[in-house]
Amino acid sequence: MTTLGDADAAALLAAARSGDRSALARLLSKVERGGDDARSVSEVTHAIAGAATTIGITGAPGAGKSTLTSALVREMRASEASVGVLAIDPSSPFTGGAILGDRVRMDEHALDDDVFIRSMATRGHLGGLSVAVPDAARVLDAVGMQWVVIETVGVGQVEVEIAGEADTTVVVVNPGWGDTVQANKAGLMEIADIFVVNKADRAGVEETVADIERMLSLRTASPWRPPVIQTVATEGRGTSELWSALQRHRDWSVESGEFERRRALRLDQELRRVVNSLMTAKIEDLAAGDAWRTARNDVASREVDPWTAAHRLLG
Ligand SMILES: Nc1nc2c(ncn2[C@@H]2O[C@H](COP(=O)(O)OP(=O)(O)O)[C@@H](O)[C@H]2O)c(=O)[nH]1
Ligand SMILES: [Mg+2]
Repeated sequence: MTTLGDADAAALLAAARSGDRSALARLLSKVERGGDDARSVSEVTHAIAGAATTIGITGAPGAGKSTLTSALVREMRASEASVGVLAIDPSSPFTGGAILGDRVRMDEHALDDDVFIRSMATRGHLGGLSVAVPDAARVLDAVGMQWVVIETVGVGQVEVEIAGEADTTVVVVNPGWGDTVQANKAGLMEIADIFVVNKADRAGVEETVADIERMLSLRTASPWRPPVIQTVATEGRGTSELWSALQRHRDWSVESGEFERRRALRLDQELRRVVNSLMTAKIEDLAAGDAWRTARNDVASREVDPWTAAHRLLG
């Protein structure tokens, strides 16, 4: 693996900021590779990022998140907002065609400099997903996207954490009791700033909305009451309400200080994750060395206890 270094990240960023989409794609590839490549990107993007609003869209596989994201992008573009999308759902990766649905054609989208969509398949290496996503979002922010949408599956702790780190979190459920119960179990009810009941063309919408409202009324009083929005993503129904709610939440959180509070927390958590991944790499290095072998033998022969050996190794 070659490392292109800092100068290249800076050159790529400059090109991406002036509209070079392949430079943007290459920056995101560097982020996905992790290690020194990701670092070189972070070094040039962090200082100039921060203007974009990040939206996390989460929910069970098949809830309609990609379809909804696609419809939302259309709303955003109609009001001339620029948007970058990161799809972290490996079960339904965005392809050029899928994101835009039937109404906007693929070639139209390819010419739109103010939309950029990227699937990320970063599963598989330790901490990969959680470390790469904030870096990738920062790239889209640094190239001037006003909104960054992160689609993630709402199963598993990592995904819930990532969604909880967005400036605004949208939880997508479908009509039917089961879905709300599942979402509740997965811890999604607590992290929602906005609820979407998608597939509102199906039976049981009113009951599902009522279920959510009931759960919300049991919450301890919060100054922001999450709206519950019904959508039919496949037809673009309800998506302008979602777009308005997103802007309302952003305005409210900036005004109330919640925006800054979450961001500070998010950067603290990101710092912890990066330190954690560097420490893990360091342990692997250490475990390959002579000192480790000696320590392991000393522990095996019971001459040294594991705590003393560990302290000596970290010396
Ligand atoms: N009936 C109906 N189907 C929908 C709606 N939104 C999405 N779908 C369908 O649900 C399926 C899963 O959608 P997708 O966006 O891939 O879900 P994701 O896994 O949450 O990203 C696809 O077949 C969509 O066409 C909707 O509002 N109504
Ligand atoms: Mg999807």
